[in-house]
Amino acid sequence: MYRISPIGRKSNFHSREKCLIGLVLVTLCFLCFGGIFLLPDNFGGDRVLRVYKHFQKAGPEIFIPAPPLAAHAPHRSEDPHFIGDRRRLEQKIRDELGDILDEPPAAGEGGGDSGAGKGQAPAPAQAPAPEHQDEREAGGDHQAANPVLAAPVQGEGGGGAAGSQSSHPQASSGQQSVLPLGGGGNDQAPDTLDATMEERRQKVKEMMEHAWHNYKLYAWGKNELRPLSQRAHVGSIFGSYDLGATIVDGLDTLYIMGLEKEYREGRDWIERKFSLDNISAELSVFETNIRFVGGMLTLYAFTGDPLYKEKAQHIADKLLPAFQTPTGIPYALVNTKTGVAKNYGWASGGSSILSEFGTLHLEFAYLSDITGNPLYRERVQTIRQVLKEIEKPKGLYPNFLNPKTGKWGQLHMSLGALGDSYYEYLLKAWLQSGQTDEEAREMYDEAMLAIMDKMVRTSPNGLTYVSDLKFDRLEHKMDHLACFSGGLFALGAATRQNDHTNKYMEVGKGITNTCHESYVRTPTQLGPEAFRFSDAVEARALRSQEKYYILRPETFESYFVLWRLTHDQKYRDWGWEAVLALEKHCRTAHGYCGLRNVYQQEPQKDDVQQSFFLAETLKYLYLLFSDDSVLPLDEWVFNTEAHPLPIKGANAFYRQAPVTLPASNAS
Ligand code: DMJ
Repeated sequence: MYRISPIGRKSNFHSREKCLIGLVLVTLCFLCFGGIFLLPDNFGGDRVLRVYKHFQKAGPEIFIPAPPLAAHAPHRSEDPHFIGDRRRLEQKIRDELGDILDEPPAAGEGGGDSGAGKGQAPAPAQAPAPEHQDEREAGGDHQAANPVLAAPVQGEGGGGAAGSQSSHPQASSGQQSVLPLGGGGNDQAPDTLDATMEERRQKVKEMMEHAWHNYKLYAWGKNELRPLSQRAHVGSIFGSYDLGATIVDGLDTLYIMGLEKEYREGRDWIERKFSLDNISAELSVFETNIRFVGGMLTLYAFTGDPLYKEKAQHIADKLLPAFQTPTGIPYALVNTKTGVAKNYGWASGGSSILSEFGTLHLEFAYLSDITGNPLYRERVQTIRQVLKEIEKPKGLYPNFLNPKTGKWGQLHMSLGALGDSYYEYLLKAWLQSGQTDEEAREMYDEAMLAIMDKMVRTSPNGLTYVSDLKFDRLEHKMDHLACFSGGLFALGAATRQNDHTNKYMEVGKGITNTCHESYVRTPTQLGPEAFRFSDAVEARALRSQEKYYILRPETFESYFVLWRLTHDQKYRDWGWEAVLALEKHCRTAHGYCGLRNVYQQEPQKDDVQQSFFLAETLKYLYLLFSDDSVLPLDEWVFNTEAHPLPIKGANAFYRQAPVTLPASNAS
């Protein structure tokens, strides 16, 4: 018998069937929604709360709609490979910079820096003290491990942290405490007594204080500061995890500048708070290595404080799962909790990136030497062997290598993004080894010879630049990132005499000059992210997405290296021009920001104080105005994040472990 349903249709179900259907529906609902609350540990009971907190931390950044990128119509005749590659590069930049390219200017921008006159320190902002303050005062039991801090060169009284215990070799002999910078004073540069240089150095030091104090006030323990909105930058490459990227990256700069109080704040934070245990972060192996491992290693070399060695090893150990590939070429990303590693989806056919897996050697080799554990060196030596043995098209290294097959991806070569620091680490591995790692020097010489031949070009008006090369076609464009190569060519030439020495030195000077030109051809006197060469333009950005400046250091790095090698005053003058430009356009009341378009008279600021501004930009500028005896280049070699590492056999602060474990016992 049929019943009539309320909507006038016949019901086909008996009540038993209805019960059954009801039961099925209830079960389905239970399965759908119950999972949120009941799934086991890795989806733990506090998941909802954690997701909520995550959103809360990210705050408005998640909800502010991103404006579209400035429209750019690709050139009609553009090679489709170029378009694909540009997309990948844009993605890499986006990964590196997070949301800063898209985010609209924070409310109040423009007024943000009104308190800071040109080159003038603004009044200190009032804000709550950082959370660790009380703990720090209660602590202080690590005195014996604390380094001696001192004003590094003349003009600051040479005193430093009077009475501090030192763990470095000089102090153990009862000498007056000095920072372990080696060298003998004014041996090479008679102008170092120049009061102007001293003023310049002090100015850069004041910039560092400004950057640090505002980070401390508004983003302490977070990764980076947003100076305009006075909050943490959670869209950085290290995300919203409280890893203190600015602390770890900036601490050796504070140390070099003799900023003792600030240095101690940072050291205390690292001791009390820094750990990768119990967090499930997906970290970039490269970035974590150059900033965190590199930073800790330098601090260990400077101070001998075992805290830094332990932390360096702790971080490197978290990266090791990324090396579990058929070739030993590591993946780009690793999850610190699960150890699951992977590559970026955008990188050519699942490839790893040359500038990333090729920029681990200095840190891992040094870590082995100070811990006595050969494992780290073995890992990077494996990478070296793969790169040594693989066939190189025309002697060049493409930017992409598949870690599973050991085959190259797309044949794109660059001394800028995706390639850059691999070449740097070949030369520097040789330098770091006390010039005994001949294999590295040979690989460097061969690579640079091919680059000279295939990629270095001179513009009609005589500017030297390094093009990118894509499937045999030159793209006459240079990234700001490639501006480090002025210093690299020059350093290579200065450390070995051969048939190419003079030519390489000229190219090094030429590239540095070109990068300077890219700066002075803008109204802000700060250089764009990339610049091009054509019949119409030289050393100028053409596309809207190439016109930003994010406080990058590479041009100043080359000024510093060229100054040390030539003592040509122009490099110091160029550095000072940059200081004035940074003060005029990038300084705000609460820290330093990048610019969205260096070609505008009054450019918008991007509201991000990059950790590398403290690690690299300010360090290189400070050293540019310092005496040669501060971190002499024959005793220290800078990692790609400007963290100086000691040179074996030439530097008393190498701190080699007394015993190296046999490989089989070490892992
Ligand atoms: C830094 O993190 C390092 O210098 C890296 O090698 C390239 N890019 C940034 C700074 O621009």
